[in-house]
Amino acid sequence: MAEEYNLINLYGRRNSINVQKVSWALCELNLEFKWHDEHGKFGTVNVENYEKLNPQLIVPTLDHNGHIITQSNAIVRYLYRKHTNVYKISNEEDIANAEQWMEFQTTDLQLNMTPVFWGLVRNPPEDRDQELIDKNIILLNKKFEIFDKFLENREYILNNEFGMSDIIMGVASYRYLSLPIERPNLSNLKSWYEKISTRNCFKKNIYGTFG
Ligand SMILES: N[C@@H](CCC(=O)N[C@@H](CS)C(=O)NCC(=O)O)C(=O)O
Repeated sequence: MAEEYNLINLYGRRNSINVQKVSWALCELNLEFKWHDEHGKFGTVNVENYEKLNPQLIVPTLDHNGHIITQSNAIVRYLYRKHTNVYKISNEEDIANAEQWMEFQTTDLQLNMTPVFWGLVRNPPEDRDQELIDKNIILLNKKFEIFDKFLENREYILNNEFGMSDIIMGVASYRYLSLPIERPNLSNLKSWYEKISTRNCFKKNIYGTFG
């Protein structure tokens, strides 16, 4: 049995928000894995024949005993379905609400996060489109206010226990809270974030990767 689980390969650099979801999940689930191109640079994946694993040439990719999975949220769901009982013990409605936040991150939030993060952090200042950045900061703040409201009277997103949806919204919140922008007062987000960011797997995989 042990042998079945010891062939996990993760491809992608540690400062990619999508790779972070997977490295954090693997850590929480106590799964050992081999990390390829952990310290790689954006825009390249320094792995021979990587296009065979991921024809889009994007990260992350997970190889579990030769089974290849791409798309960060699908990988995290796979790991939680295989290695926890969360899908068995939760009712469908609660799981749907947890997955709702995972979709929210990857579609709605990223839409506004990308121009702000690239505009303020990754692109050189001379390429800055301040109007585009400002417009997206407003939308990003509004979306985090919606999440903040959801967190009212909740310890975590699903079943009052830390889990996969906290990881997905956690990596997004780390990036959002690290941005040099003005934010509204988000007290529920703040107390939830204090809990998730003191976890060892956050400190090991997420903390210090902004940039
Ligand atoms: N929908 C994909 C998006 C993956 C994605 O866009 N990854 C970025 C990094 S966060 C990427 O690979 N960009 C090209 C690169 O870094 O080489 C997922 O969730 O896995």
